[in-house]
Amino acid sequence: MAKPTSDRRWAFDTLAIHAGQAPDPQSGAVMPPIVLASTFAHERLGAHRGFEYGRTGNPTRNTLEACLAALEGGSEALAFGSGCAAITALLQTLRPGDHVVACDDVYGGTFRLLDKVFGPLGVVTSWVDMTDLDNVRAALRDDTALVWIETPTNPMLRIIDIAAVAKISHAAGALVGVDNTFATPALQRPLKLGADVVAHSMTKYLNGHSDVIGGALITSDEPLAERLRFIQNAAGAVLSPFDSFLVLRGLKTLPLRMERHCASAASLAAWLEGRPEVERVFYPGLPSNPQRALAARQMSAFGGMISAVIRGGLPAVEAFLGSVELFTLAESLGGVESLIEHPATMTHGSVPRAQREAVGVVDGLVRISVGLEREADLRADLVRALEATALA
Ligand code: P1T
Repeated sequence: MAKPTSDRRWAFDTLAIHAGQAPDPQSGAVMPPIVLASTFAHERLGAHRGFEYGRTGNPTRNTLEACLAALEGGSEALAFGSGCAAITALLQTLRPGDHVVACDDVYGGTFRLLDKVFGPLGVVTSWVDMTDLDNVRAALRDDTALVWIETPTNPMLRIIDIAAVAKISHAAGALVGVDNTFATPALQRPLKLGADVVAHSMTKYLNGHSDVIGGALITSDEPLAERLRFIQNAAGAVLSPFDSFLVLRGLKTLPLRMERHCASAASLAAWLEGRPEVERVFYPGLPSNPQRALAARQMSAFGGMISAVIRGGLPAVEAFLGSVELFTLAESLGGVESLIEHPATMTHGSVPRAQREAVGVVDGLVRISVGLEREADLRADLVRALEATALA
């Protein structure tokens, strides 16, 4: 009984359900078993069935990795215990003295990792606004080993031209990594656009149910994959079998979930733009967004995240965030439930004020992860919360 695995003939939605997964040969179970064993029996010295020790390889994790590789169109994927652990593994391929060019609007934890962990180890990072390609050209140096892109960016939802940055960076001999957490492979395939490696916080849309912390790297660059596989085993920040199973389950509905996230976010963003309490809305799909054409070129839809500046500064934001009922005030994104957060004090609290304000993370900014609830209910919740800002 053959089952579709990672066959490129199948559409994305089909791969999300089947890639890497065949019925269990022992029992016929149609869903992958969760193999919790930490170690695997050798039949005799030097002979085993492909698994030795759970950090090195685990059947459930391997199944997830095969599915992730198929979805991103890469030859190899590696699953880690968090998005930060995945990015750390990639940065561990660097050497002291290596230079990184990174976009200036990134997840605060990525900034912290490069600045506070890899900086002291001798990796130097230049932070640039990559929406202007000249800034990328100017920042590249002979010792630039990695160019790091997040698009859409967190939290300003700027769009970076992956194909153009990859071309410029490759000409300078640098590797290109893209954090595809906000778009997911359902909307954007960075490897096809020329990136060398894709990173994910699987904590977000890939798992989709806010009950796993996980990360992944996907690449088709065989020497890089081999080095990353070595680091995954040597440094050991692997994803657990149970979490691997949960992400595999989440992936099956990724295409459907993304459709609804995108439709509701597009509608709410357009509506928010017309509200008097809102100074500015950031959403790549808005007709008023100057990057809409670029987003439409490299993404199949505009995503489920919205950022907005509320009029009235911090007191208005406090009233707004204190008045939502359906939206939960919490960090993270990409789950079935709607979340709202305040980047300046929460996700980007580790970025110095001047640096975050320079990219637009002002005190009035809120970031919304639009969930799968009925859109009218979300809108009603936001109306009440916006009206509460008048009293601030
Ligand atoms: O939380 P973790 O799984 O380690 O993933 C880190 C990470 C990496 N990349 C991006 C683009 C991210 O947004 C994150 C985590 N972000 C949040 C927790 C947040 O609320 O933005």
